Amino acid sequence: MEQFRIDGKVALVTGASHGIGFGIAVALAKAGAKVAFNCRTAERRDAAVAAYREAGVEVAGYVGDVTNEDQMREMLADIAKTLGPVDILVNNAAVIKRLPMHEMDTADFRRIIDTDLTAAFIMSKLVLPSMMERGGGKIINVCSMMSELGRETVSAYAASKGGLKMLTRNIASEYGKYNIQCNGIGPGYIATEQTAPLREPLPDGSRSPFDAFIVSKTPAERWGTVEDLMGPVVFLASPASDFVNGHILYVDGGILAYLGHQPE
Ligand code: GCO
Ligand code: CA
Repeated sequence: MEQFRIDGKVALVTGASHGIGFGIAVALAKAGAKVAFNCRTAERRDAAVAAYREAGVEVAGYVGDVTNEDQMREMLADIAKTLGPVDILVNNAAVIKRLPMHEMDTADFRRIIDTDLTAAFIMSKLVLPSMMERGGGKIINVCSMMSELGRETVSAYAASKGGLKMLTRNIASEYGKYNIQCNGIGPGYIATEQTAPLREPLPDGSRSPFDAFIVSKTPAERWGTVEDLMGPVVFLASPASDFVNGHILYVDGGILAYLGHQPE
C-alpha cells in the first residue's frame, strides 16, 4: 500500500521528547519521513535523541518553546536548511494542570491556553505559506477526549482542546483549496507520563478508583498505548488521507461511543 508511505517527507512533531509525541515521531520515521522534534531543554532533547536511536530511528532534536513565535520561525528555518521545508506538522506539545477551576490562577489558565492552543496557531501559521507555495501539506493537531467532554479539574485543558478541534476545522476550511489537509487525532486515555498520576495504584497495590473508572468507561476495557496511535497518525500524514479534511479521528477504544457501564 504505497498510499500509506511518506518517504522523503519532512515531519515536525512538537513537544516530542516523550509520551504520545515520541510515539508519533517514531511512527512517521518508520513510515519513511525525515523527522524533527522540539522540546524545552537541551537535556531532554539529548535524552530523547538517544531514545529514538534505541527505537531504531534517527530523529533531529531542537530546543525551543512553541509559544515563542520568533524562536519557532528560526527553528523552522533551521529545519528547512537541514531536512527541508516541513510537509507534515504535528501540533503535539501540551501541558495540563489538574485543579478545581475556582482554585486555578488566571495566569495558569492563560499559560495552558498559550501552550495547548495558541502554539498550534503559531506553528500552523508559520508552515502554511510554504505548504501553499509547494502545493500541499498535512497538519495534524493532537486533540483529546476533552475536545468533546468535560470533567472535574481540567477547565483550561478542556477549553484548549475544544478550541484546537475548531482550529482544526477552520484550517481545513481555509486551506483545503491549497491541498492542505488539517485533521486532529483524539487520543482516549493513553498510558503515558501525563496520565501516570491518574493511574497511581492505592497503597495496597490495587487499582485506583480513577483507573478503574477509565477502564469501565472504555469498551476495550483497557488504557490505550502510544502504539495504538501509530497507524491512525500515519494515515493522517499520508496520501491515503488526501480527501480527509477537518476530521477528528478519535482513538479511544470506543469511549465516545459508549453510554457507560450499566449498574450490576
Ligand atoms: C484528564 C485529561 C488527560 C487525558 C487525555 C484524555 O482527564 O486529566 O483529559 O489526562 O490524557 O487528554 O484524552
Ligand atoms: Ca539557528
